[in-house]
Amino acid sequence: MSRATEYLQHVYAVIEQRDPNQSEFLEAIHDFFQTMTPVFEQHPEYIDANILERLTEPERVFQFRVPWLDDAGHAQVSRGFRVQFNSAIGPYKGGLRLHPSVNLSIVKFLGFEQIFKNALTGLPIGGGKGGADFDPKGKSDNEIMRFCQSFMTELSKYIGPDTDVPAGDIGVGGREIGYLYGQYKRLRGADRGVLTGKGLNYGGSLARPEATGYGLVYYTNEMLNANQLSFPGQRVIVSGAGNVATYAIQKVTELGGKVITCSDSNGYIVDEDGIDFKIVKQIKEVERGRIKDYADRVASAVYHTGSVWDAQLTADIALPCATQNEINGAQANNLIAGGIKVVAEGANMPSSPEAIEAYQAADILYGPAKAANAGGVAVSALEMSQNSMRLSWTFEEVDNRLQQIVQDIFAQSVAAANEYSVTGDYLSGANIAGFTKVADAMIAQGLV
Ligand code: NDP
Ligand code: 2IT
Repeated sequence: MSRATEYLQHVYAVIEQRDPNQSEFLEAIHDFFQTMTPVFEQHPEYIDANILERLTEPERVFQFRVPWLDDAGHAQVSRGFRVQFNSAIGPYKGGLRLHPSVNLSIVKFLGFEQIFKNALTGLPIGGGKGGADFDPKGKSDNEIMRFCQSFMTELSKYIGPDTDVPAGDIGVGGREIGYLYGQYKRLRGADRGVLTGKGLNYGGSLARPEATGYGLVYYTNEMLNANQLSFPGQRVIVSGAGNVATYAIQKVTELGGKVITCSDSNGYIVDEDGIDFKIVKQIKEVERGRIKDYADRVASAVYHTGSVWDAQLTADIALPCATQNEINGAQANNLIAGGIKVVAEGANMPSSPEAIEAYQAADILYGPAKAANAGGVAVSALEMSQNSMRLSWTFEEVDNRLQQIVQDIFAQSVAAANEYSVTGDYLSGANIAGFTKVADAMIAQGLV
């Protein structure tokens, strides 16, 4: 066994022994380590620095009680988290997730991925993530507000525009960021740079709501073009119906592709005429309804319960935009049987390890989350820049910068894959390009 392989196995065993029950975190580490052998073979100095044990241990983890009153006047208690994973290249940056499944394993997997994603953007941001096991579904605006105020009462002690800058993720959009910012301001004073994804009338950036979905489609377009393909005429399966999915659907349609599905955790819509993103946006963002409602409004649409990944559809491109491990190995094989040639991840870690193996065995063009969905956090960093300058750029200016950043991420991934003789492997390319930036910054800063 080579020294590199031995080192990777040793560090994995250390992490597994420390946190045997953190399955999502271990999965993210496993996926990442699988691509690292060539780097450690060529650069034993990273082994000498024991860089992987350092990188996989968060700099700091907060877990806290979040008490809040429901509309019936009952005291409820949620569990809040913030993981400040790595500050080698800038303040901790990453979203907050509100979903009943949130636990330390999920927040750590997301924080770990965020480190390398943020490094790939080329902007000065470190990696962090947070959230709570609060379930926003079915809650009134007042309940959401009271929860956010209580959550921020504790979180405000740990964040700041130059230390840690949260944003949205599942269950956290413009409404929640507004309540969180309002409470931060009451406790610590106005400082717009402390959160991103803010409303346009109090320091938000144009194109931030669109950025993750648009960035995903720009990234997919880069993959297509590099392989003599393009969007016009392609049939696209999208999962999810939230922030990322909605704007991915809009941009695919604009570029000439046809999105035939969207979904939520109960079921999915198939619309052979092409999903209309405006109706999805109205249902999910304005009415806060269920995706089933889409079929009541659109004659060509059919609603099915269950997972869209179990539908036997014929399509060319899959864009998972819901959640982690939404595609298992059997479902990946379904996609391949249905003619899928490209998978690009809007969600974080939507493909299980078995699904990734299936893509690789079938030579699918595979765009991993940390590269494909980096557009969101990139525009968050542009929001921070605009807040510091006290200026706002136009939609077009932000969108142009986003396109440039995404093109650059793709180019870096391709270059890293070529350098380490894994040409065409965009997963390895993204991991290696992100890793070397962070590892080199850490080593330059001494034993951190
Ligand atoms: P939203 O809360 O806006 O939407 C989430 C969507 O995914 C909803 O349709 C939701 O359905 C569905 N979903 C969530 N959990 C599950 C589940 N367990 N099973 C099936 N469907 C599920 O979140 P976002 O669109 O912001 O986030 C989607 C993904 O994109 C996440 O993985 C997130 O980490 C990632 N991401 C988000 C970024 C952002 O800027 N917002 C940036 C980069 C990545 P339901 O309503 O039924 O729960
Ligand atoms: O996963 C992600 O990159 C996000 N949820 C966005 C983070 C951010 O700080 O904009």
